[in-house]
Amino acid sequence: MLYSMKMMREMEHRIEKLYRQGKIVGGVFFGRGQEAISTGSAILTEAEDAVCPCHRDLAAFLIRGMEPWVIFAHYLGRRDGPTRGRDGNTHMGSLKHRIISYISSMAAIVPVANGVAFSFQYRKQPNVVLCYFGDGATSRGEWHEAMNYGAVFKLPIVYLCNNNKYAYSTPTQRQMAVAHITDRASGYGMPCRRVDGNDVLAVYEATQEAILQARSGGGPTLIECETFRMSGHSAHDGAEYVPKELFEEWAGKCPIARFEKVLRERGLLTAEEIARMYERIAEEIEQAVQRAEESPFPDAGELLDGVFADSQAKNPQAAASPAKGN
Ligand SMILES: Cc1ncc(C[n+]2csc(CCOP(=O)(O)OP(=O)(O)O)c2C)c(N)n1
Repeated sequence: MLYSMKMMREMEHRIEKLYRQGKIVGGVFFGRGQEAISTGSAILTEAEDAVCPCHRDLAAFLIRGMEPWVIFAHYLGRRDGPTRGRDGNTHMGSLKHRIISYISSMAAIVPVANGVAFSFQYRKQPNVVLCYFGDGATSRGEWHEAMNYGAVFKLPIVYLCNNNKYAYSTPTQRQMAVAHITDRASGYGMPCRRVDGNDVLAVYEATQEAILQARSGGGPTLIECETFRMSGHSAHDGAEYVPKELFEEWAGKCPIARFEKVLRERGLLTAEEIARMYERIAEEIEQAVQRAEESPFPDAGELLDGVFADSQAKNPQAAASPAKGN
């Protein structure tokens, strides 16, 4: 889990650098300070489960097996990325890894995630879906419809909300009159848990229980992970609207530093072992960026392949070689 959180943190730093160098033309979003949420939950999935990560859940992609160089290729708009160069930010998925790409970052994926969970239920497969979203998403209509549907039909799904206190520039108290996301979801009749989202073990334990319940036919759980967005909404946003004291307060709750301490205190890893792991991560990232930059840009002529259903029919070559793993 430490490896996953640190890999996510450092990959996002590297993505930000590429963005500032003008090599990434789309928008880039970071889950800085929120690494424990996708790590502590996705790590519990079985091969046939599915995840629906959102724009601050990079660790879920990594844990499901998407390789760092493929992720860099995606951001750089290269042919070897999961959208083969069609999207320059986080809208990426891979059916091979059972990662469902999100549509809008604002709850549109939640009914889709329900659909995936329903297919497991309908086919009597013992699998679960982990569905991720932010606090702002819970103010959207489709989120409420999806919560109701999931609870009524006892879908095998775990809803993971990262309550990072802001939806773009809107603080939580300006978008809801209740104190917690759990107050919203409990109205639909499902168990709700509120956990310290910067404590990877707390996220792990809550998700473990929720997955057990979902797998055994007990229906969904909503887990509200209390955290803080340690960056702007995206790389272009300086977050001037966030009081500095909040950043200072939450910097002291960094999930990576906290888990390092736990591992050291329990005698599971020494400071030297952690340092070596971090060196390895830095090397892996540089190799991944290099490999991604060696991947070609797609030809303009193939840009519509796989985008519209009939584009394949009109282009026999595309029909013969369907989209790979997307
Ligand atoms: C329908 C729609 N409205 C607005 C946006 C622009 N937008 C993208 S993310 C976002 C805020 C999301 O807030 P939250 O759900 O709290 O997630 P966070 O970014 O804080 O993780 C907004 C307004 C969008 N993508 N789609």
